[in-house]
Amino acid sequence: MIAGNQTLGRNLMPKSQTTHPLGRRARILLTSVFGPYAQDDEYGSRRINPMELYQNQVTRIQGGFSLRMFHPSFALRVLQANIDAPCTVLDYPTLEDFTCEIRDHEYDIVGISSIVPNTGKVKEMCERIREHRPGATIVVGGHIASREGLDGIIDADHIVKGDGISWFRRYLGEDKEAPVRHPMVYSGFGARVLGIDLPQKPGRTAAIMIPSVGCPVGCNFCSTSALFGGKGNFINFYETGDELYSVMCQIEEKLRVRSFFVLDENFLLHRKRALRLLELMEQNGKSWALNVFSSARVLQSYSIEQLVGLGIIWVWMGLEGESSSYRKLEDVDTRSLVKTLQSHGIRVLGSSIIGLENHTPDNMDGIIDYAVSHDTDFHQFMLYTPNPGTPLHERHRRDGTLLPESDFPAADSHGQYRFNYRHPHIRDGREEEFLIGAFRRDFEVNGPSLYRLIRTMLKGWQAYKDHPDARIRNRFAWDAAPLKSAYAGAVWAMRKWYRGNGPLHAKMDALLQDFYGTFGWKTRVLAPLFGRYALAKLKSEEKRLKKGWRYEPRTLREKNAAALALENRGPGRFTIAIPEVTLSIPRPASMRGAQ
Ligand code: B12
Ligand code: SF4
Repeated sequence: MIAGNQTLGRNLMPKSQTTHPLGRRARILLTSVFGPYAQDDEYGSRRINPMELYQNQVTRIQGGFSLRMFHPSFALRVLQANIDAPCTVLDYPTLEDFTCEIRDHEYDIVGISSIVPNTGKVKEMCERIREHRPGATIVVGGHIASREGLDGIIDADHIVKGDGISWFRRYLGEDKEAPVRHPMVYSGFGARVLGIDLPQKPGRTAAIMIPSVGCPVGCNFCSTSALFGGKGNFINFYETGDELYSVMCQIEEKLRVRSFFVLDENFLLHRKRALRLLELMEQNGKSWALNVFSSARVLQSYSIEQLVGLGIIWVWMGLEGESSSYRKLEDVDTRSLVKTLQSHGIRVLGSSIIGLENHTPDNMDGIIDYAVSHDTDFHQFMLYTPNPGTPLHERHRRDGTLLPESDFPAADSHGQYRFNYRHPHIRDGREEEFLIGAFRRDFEVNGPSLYRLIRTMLKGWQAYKDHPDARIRNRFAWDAAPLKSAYAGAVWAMRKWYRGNGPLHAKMDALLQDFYGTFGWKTRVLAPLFGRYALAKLKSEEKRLKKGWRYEPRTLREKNAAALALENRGPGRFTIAIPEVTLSIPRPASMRGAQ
C-alpha cells in the first residue's frame, strides 16, 4: 500500500479509537457536494464550471453542438460497493435535499467527496451536519484533501488523503485485505446533443470500469497522480487480466452493456494485464468496446491490431503543448498518431495546456495552431494550474508566486478561467482570452466535434466492415448501427446549418456524400428525415442557450443491501433506486503500490 490514507483533521481521534464505536453497524451517508453547479453563487458554484465534462472543458463554446452529459460520482459508488455497513449514496443533491436527508434520517457517519474548488460547499455542509445531526462523524475525502490548511477551513472529524476504500474498511473494522468489489454503474446519464435527449438504451451506454487509481508517471501538474503518492506510485484494484476479465463479464451480464469506460489513467501502461485481457477476449469471442485514457507514448507502443483487438474506440490523450518536455510525449509524432487512430475508427480526445512556462502572448497563436492542427475529434484546453499536492504547486509555493485566497478564491481555480498564480509571461487575465481563443479556433477550423466523431466512426466502419474476424466485425457493426440513419441525419442537419460557411459546408457535404456512397439509397432517404428534425431541435437549442438555459444533473439516491434492510423496518422513508453494487471477483486482488 502506498503513502496516503492518513487521517489528518481537526478532531484527531486517539489511535486507540480509530475504529468507529458502532463498527459495521454504523449508518453511513456518502454524498457529493450540492448543486446547482452552473451558476454563480456564494458557495463557489460558477456558471462556467458546470458538472459536465464536455460542456465544462471540451465543447464549451460549441453551443447546440456541444455534447451534454453527466457522470455519477464514481468515488461514492466505489466506496459504497466496498462497505458492508448500511450505506446510502446521495449524489448531486441540492442544499435543501442534503439538509433534509441529514435532518430526517439517522446517520452515524457522513462522508463528503469533493475537489478543491468546491471547498465552500463542503464548509457549508459540515456546518449543517453539526447543526442537524450533531452526533455524526464527518469524513471528507477526494482531491480536496490535498488542500493545505483544510482542517482550519472546514469542521470535519477526518480528512482522508488517498484511497478511501481501505480507510473506511479500517474505520469500520471491516476486512482491509478483502478483494475490491466493483460497483455496477453506467458511466453517464442525461446525454444530449443538438438539443436532442439521447435515450439510455441497454447495450449502448458504457459501464464504468476502474482498474486502478493514481498514475506512476507523475507529471508535475497532475493531481490524480499526486493524490495517490505521485511518481512511481498508484493503487491497483485488479492486478491481472484474468481479474479484470472476470469483473467485466459480471458487469456485462448485470448491466447488459458491451462497452466500458475505463477510468484508469494508464490502463494500457500495464501491458501484461492489457494483453492478457486481449487474449481472454479473443478466446471467448468478446466484442467489447473500450474507452480509455492513455499517454501517446504508451499508445504508440501497441500495434494497431492490438488496439483494435482490445476494442479501443475512444482515447483521451494528453498532447499538452508543442515542445513541452513531458516524457510521455517523447519521440511521438502526435499528429500522425491521431490520424492513424482515426483511420481505424478510434475517436481521439486531445488535451492541450494553455500557459506552460514557455508560453507568451507572442507565441500563443502558434501554440494554438499546433494544437488545432491535430484535428482531434474532441479537444480539451485547460490552463496550466498548480493544484495543491502537486510538485508544480510546491514549486510556486516556494517561489511565492501563488495568489492568496483573498485575491483568487479556490472556487475560481478550476482551469477554465484564470491562473491561480503569477505567470512569468502572461498577465492581466489574458489567459482567459487565449483559452477561449483556442476553443474557438478549434471549432472554426475543424467544425463541431459531433461532425468529427461521426467522420471517425464512418472511417472505422469502412475499414473493418468486412474484417475476417467475426469478433472485430461485430463490434464495428454495433458501433456503426446509428450511422446509417440518425448520425447521417445529424450530418445532413449540420450541412444545412453551415450553408453560409464555405469551408465547413464543404466538409459536411463531403461527409454526407461519403455516407450516401457507403450506405446507399436507404440512408439517402433517412438522412433528410432525421436531418430536418435535428435541424429544428438544434435551432431551438441555440435559442434556449441564448436565453441562458443551464443543464443540471438530477439527484441520484442509492442504498446498499444493508441500508435497504434498515429502510424496510423504519416507517416513512422515501423510495430509492436500488443498484446492484457488490461484485466479488474469484481471486483476491491485493492492493499494492507500483514498482
Ligand atoms: C470523473 C471526473 C469528473 C466528472 C465527475 C465529477 C464527480 N462528481 O465525480 C466531471 C466531468 C463532472 C468533472 C468535473 C470537474 N472536474 Co473532475 N475529474 C474527474 C476524474 C477524471 C475522475 C474522478 C474519479 O471518479 N476517479 C475515480 C475515483 C474512484 O477516484 P477518486 O475520485 O480519486 O476517489 C478515491 C479517493 O480520492 C478517495 N475518496 C474520494 N472521495 C472520498 C470521500 C471520502 C469520504 C473518503 C474517505 C475518500 C474519498 O477514495 C476513492 C477510492 O480510492 C478526475 C481525474 C482522475 N482521474 O481522478 C478529475 C478531477 C477530480 N477533476 C478535477 C477538476 C478540476 C474538475 C473541474 C473543476 C474541471 C474543470 N474545470 O474542467 C470540474 C468541476 C465541476 C464542478 N462544478 O464541481 C480535478 C481536481 C483537482 C483538484 N485538485 O481538486 C481532477 C483530479 C482532474 C485534474 N485536473 O487533475 N470531473
Ligand atoms: S500521464 Fe496523465 S495521469 Fe499520468 S501523471 Fe501525467 S498527466 Fe497525470
